[in-house]
Amino acid sequence: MKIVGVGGGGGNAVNWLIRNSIPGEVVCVDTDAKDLAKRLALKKIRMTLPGAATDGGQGLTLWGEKAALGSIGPIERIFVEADIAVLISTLGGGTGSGALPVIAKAARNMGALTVVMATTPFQHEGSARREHALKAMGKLKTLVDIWIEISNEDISKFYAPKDLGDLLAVPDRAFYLGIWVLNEMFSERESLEILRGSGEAVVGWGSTVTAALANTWPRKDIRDAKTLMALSVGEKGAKGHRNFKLMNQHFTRQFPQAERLFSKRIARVKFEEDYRVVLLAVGI
Ligand SMILES: Nc1nc2c(ncn2[C@@H]2O[C@H](COP(=O)(O)OP(=O)(O)OP(=O)(O)O)[C@@H](O)[C@H]2O)c(=O)[nH]1
Ligand SMILES: [Mg+2]
Repeated sequence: MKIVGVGGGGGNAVNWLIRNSIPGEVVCVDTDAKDLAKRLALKKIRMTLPGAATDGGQGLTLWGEKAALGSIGPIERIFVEADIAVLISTLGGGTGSGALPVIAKAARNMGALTVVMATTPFQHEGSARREHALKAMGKLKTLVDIWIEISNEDISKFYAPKDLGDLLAVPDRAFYLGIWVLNEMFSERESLEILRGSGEAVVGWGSTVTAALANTWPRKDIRDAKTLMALSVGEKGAKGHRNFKLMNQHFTRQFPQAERLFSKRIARVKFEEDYRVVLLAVGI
């Protein structure tokens, strides 16, 4: 699995994943050398902008797109022999919104199951950023196998964060847990094929199945989800086994239309928190 952080916010999200021991190999891609210097990833690709006087895409998506096309060789090489490509970006700026569709196309062309995890901007950031983000998202939906789109605006609507850090932690956790589920469920490349072209996905987590279903990001109706992947986290022994069985019963009952339910019991996810159930619903 290759995890690629694109642009400033994408790089920040990826730093958080690395600090919490994400499985998979992480690469950071940006036009901004100063931001890239802050990245914890071992591999970094600086996309250069011919003719640009300053660092970064400066909010211009065309620059982001051109910069990615100018570095397409190194970008494609990221995905050599990758079974899953998880591309992470906070859309709205020039680099992420411009480069992500180019990088997604490269990942698809190299044969990886391509998953995009992205945020869209707050309303108060203005309509230009919003439009960049939505335009990029529109392109991405035609290019990738699976996408998770979390609106920063919705986080403030549905959840009462303590502060900005707490708010931004929501996508970090959602992306982390989504990656964790994919990593736990799929150990062979062939089994991944069923997820091709699945479409939109959400991640949910909580101390019970009900809590996880009420805490999905994005907040979307998932009754029609084609594929459900669920982890039962925690206790070893009989209690853990009973929880696992209950979780499966719950999902089977609540999602009778789902084509597939994959579930697994795991001891723990690396960072400590109060949750027992992690859910990835795909093809909603
Ligand atoms: N969740 C989260 N969102 C962020 C973060 N930083 C920025 N954003 C959001 O992402 C949008 C794009 O910002 P950046 O990621 O810095 O932009 P960029 O892709 O580097 O593009 P340019 O700097 O314009 O080349 C912003 O408008 C914010 O909505 C972050 O650390 N976490
Ligand atoms: Mg930037």
